[in-house]
Amino acid sequence: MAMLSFEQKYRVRGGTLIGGDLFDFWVGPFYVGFFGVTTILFSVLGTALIIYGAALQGVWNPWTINIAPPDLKYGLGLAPLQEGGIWQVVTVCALGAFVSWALRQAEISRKLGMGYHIPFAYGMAVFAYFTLVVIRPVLMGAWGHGFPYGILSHLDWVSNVGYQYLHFHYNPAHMLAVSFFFTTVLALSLHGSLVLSALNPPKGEPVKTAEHENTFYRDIIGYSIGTLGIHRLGLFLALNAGFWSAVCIVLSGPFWTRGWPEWWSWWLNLPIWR
Ligand code: UQ1
Repeated sequence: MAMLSFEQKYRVRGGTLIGGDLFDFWVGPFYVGFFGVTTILFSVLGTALIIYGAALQGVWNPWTINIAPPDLKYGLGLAPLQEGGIWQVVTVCALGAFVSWALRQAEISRKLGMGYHIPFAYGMAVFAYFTLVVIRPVLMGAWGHGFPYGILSHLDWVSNVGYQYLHFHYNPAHMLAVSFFFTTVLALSLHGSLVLSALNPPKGEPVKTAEHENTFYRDIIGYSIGTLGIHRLGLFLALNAGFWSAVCIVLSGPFWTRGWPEWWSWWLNLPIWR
């Protein structure tokens, strides 16, 4: 991959998170770094274990590969490899790789003197995964409450856990999470289409500027959030989508064991209806 002339200026050694200059270099376009190496090690080991697990079961159809967590009887202990142990090691590898990746993002941000918004945003997705496979299983007393690693099997898990609470859409935190996901999509579609429309005028006309973008929204709804503002709004919406997703599943089981429709009886029982 070609390196642009100005990129050289930003490829400065030093300022690593762990100190020293271990792996403090670039390979082609990529920064390596200590956490680049740990990301690769965890990813390769985790992927190899999934393939090993599939091989032991003789399952090679990518849709039906399933690395399941241990039976509930193993509680929070270690399980034999073929009875959920592989899932446990894969989970450690996944978290090792995800956290390494976040630290690599933080290290690059630090080298460039940027804020830490990127590792923070990515960290919200990692937090949601951590909630599913560690926080909730620990609160419920068994690794068996984690979700299985498989394309179809994880969908079955989501469906089964949803029905366990009768109608998951009545979970108020799930309502918030879904609303944030949809609003994130709305915001990105408004933003993406606005930028493309300003940058792609009819042939022969000059490219339009942020003034045009502001004017479009002032004309149509009397308000423009601005070019910096839309990115703040987008980050806020996306972070909230991930956060409330984690909240809605950690509530289900550890803090609410009945059907979610029933949770709303507080509303039906308000004294104002009497
Ligand atoms: C907006 O106001 C704006 O500022 C000019 C953008 O920046 C390019 C946008 O992308 C969008 C979508 C808007 C409109 C958004 C709101 C919340 C009024």
